[in-house]
Amino acid sequence: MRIRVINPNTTPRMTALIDSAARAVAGAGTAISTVNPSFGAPSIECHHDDVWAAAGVVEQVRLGEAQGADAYVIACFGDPGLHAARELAHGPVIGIAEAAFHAASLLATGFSVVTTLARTCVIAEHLVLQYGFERRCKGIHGTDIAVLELDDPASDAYARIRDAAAAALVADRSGAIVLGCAGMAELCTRLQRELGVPVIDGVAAAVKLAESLVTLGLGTSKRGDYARPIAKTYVGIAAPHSPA
Ligand code: 5HY
Repeated sequence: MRIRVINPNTTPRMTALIDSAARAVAGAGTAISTVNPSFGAPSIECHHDDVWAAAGVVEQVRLGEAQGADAYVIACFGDPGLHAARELAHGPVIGIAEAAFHAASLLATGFSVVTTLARTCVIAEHLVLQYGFERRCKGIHGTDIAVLELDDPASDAYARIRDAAAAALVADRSGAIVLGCAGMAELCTRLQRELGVPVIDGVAAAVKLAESLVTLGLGTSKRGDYARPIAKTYVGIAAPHSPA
């Protein structure tokens, strides 16, 4: 099967990081192609970034459908463009936030989210409510580490995320940690070892979920709101994205 992993920001080193996290868990028969949009923001850290990220996701799903992708992973914790992507795709489309929430809820009665900038916490809160995890998500905690600082040794990101996670487990009385950014994927194993609780990286969880659904012969419903977009002619910079 072919899984198209989309990094909705335009930073190549993050696309590479996400690619290695996806390949690390992909099954033998799974071909991973990790891409980022041809336009948009270098990091997604606010609602304005999110809007362009959503358009970039739609661009890449459209290309994926033309190239025969069997499933998609949206590798940004805001799950930007998820519903529009599901309208376009025949196969499953999995957002890393939704995947991580499901995985955490199978492993603990309550989980805490540890994310980047405090201002992005509201985006995670909106997803918790939208997906119906308000009774399982016990808290969402920002670390005020910018997305593109995560792999900068000078940011001391690992220690700050570890300490925020340890404090969240106590404050929220939760039993698992959800990492609130695709850029935290490579910290997951070490954090889990140090914290002694399940730590969920959404990129890995989403790849395994996508594989499972394709293996079960399941794809996105084309009945109701996930039916293909209504054909019409867009204008201006959106014109190339007009649904046929
Ligand atoms: C992400 N931003 O996973 C989100 C994280 C965040 O560019 N990739 C990004 O801070 O919402």
